[in-house]
Amino acid sequence: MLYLPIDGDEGQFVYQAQQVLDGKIPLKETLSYTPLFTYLEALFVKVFGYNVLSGRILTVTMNTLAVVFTYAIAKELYNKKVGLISAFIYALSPAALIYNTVGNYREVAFPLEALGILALVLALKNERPIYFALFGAIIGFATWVYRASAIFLLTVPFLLLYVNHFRIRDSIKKYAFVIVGAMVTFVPIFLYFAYNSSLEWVNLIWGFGGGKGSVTDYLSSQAVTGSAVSPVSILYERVIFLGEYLNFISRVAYVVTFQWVYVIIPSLIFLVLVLKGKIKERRHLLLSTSCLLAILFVVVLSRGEMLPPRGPWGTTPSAWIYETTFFMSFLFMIPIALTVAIDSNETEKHLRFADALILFWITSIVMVLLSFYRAHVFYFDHIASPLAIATAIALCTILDFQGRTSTFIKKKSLRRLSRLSLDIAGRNFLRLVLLALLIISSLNTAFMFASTSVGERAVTREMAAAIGGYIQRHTSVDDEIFTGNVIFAVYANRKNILDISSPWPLLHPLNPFPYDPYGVAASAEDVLEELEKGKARYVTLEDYTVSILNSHPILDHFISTHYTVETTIYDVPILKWMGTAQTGENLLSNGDFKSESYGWTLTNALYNNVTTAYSHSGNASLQVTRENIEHSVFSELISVEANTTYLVGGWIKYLCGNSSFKIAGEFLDENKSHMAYVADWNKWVYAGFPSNWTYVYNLITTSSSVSFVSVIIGVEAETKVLFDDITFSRVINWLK
Ligand SMILES: [Ca+2]
Repeated sequence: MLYLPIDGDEGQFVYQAQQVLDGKIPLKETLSYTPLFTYLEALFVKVFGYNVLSGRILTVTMNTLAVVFTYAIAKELYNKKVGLISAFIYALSPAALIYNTVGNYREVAFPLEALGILALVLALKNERPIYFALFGAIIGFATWVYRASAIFLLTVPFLLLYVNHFRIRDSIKKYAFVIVGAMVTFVPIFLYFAYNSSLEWVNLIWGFGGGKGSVTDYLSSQAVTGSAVSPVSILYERVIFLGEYLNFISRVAYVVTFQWVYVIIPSLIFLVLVLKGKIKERRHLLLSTSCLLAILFVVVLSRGEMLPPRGPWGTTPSAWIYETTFFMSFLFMIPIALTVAIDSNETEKHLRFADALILFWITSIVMVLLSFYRAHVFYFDHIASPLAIATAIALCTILDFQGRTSTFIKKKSLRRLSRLSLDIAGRNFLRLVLLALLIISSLNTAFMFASTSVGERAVTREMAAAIGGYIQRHTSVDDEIFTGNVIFAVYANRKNILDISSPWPLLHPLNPFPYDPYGVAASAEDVLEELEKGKARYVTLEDYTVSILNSHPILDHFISTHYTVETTIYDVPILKWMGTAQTGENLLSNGDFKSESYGWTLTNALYNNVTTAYSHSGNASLQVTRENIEHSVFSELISVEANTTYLVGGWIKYLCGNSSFKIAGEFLDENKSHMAYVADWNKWVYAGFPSNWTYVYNLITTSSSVSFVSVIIGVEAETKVLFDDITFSRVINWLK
């Protein structure tokens, strides 16, 4: 917990907790769509400090409680033995270990859901109305921690109908208690936020109009459906979406099987055990065959051979020792599963209520998962508890069956394979295999975390502390920074620009919150305005910020012309605010093309020429057409000083086309040999392709061995651009 890397969203939640401590209200001035989680996190930040650990203490505490809840549920439903095994499997499972160490709202909502399920179990066992109400109350509360928890309020009527043998009146009565309980917690909280904020704003941020899983989900759905215009393109979008969806399903299957494979096999056996009572004797062959096929399917998926290569997505690659042990255990598990499936003495048509409840729990979570545009691996922790219980039941059933049939085997002589496997397995062997798998898998998880960059948990605590600490030492309390990952703002103890807690979704090309009554959903233009005031003293150029700048060329250009790289920490350039550059004399002899092409090398007259048809000043300008570096225009060599910042710029005008242009530089050493191209291709022009004369510039800082610079002018494919009044001059002062 202390040393594990930081998840991409983890900083956001700690940052929002501090905003609440500063007096901001969630669902109003804080873009938290998980308001009660934010309050809980604020409590932990208040007690344990403004850092990532406080959020983790919250989730680890909640997930430790989840172990107790899992035990209690399994014990109430089945017996103490199942309870203990379930709790054990849950506590050691890699998925639970990975995700409960992330300070994330989902890891707080899930233990609350488990507590709700416990109340439901007690309600159904004891027929006590107060427990039905308690179930509703807990879920109503959990819904404000994470809205997906509401699924249980929607699915529970089906469970009530089933366990009450479809007696409608009785089921409605019980559901009424659930709803009353839910209202007791849900309504006051809703009224509080609706009163403090506005209904529309609450609905947009928290409600299901704002995306099912998160803002990312919402953006993904917009990206899929937003751009289609013609029937053909709509069809095309749908096909892409279907492809994405299948990809998403396969990724879910992949991640699930990767980390849950030893739990899923016994869980499948559980399903078979539960369902076999409904299947007639002569269908045993079909049943056992499909069981085998399902197992093989899972094996193939878990190997990932059928699937295209994909990133770890927040999960860890498994070690060879884990896989080896796992596949060895198959040699025993498959025949045992078949044997259990074949031995069908049950004829009951109706599921036991305990089995039905586990199926209800698993199905509800699967329904939530399926409703998302993108699968978040975080949700596998939600399904950990019911899967662990299903596994424990299956194991106990297999062991009981084995004990029960030791004489049965002698009498009736089952298949040789079954007998052999049961003999080899021995009574405790299966338990030992499971224990070994759990321990290996847990150790594997821990070690892989320490050594592998895992999906979105790419920022280590050392990195956050080093970058945050550097910024803190070089700024004062009131200074702001601009970062795409606010964990650096947390560690620097500085506000992010405009107090933005979730920069990446907010500064996505599709603005998720066009309606913004409280001025908290800043746009790229708002950020630019703030940057122009010089409010952000530092910019961290880590992945999230780079992604934002790639989406917003105006921000990218502003930052590249007003900030310089002061230092690089853990490969992250730390940019310092410099202000607006003031320059000395123009070092180019013929920047305005007054003396035609003097001082320039026009590499191909067909594409580059000095024209008198247009000009920004004087009577001529440079016209550059087409593409390729060979066709670029080079200036004379300019003698420069090392480690010095120069400004290269000029006026441009697009005549046709919409490809990029450049006014860049080539670094050369003292022997006039090429070193590097700098300020190459100006991305920001994609925002405009101005047909009026427009001034553009870039800053170039020479390294220690640079002696000469050549200014390069060029355009990309099928584009014609005019250039005039080109300058290359030393920056002599910064105007802040
Ligand atoms: Ca001119």
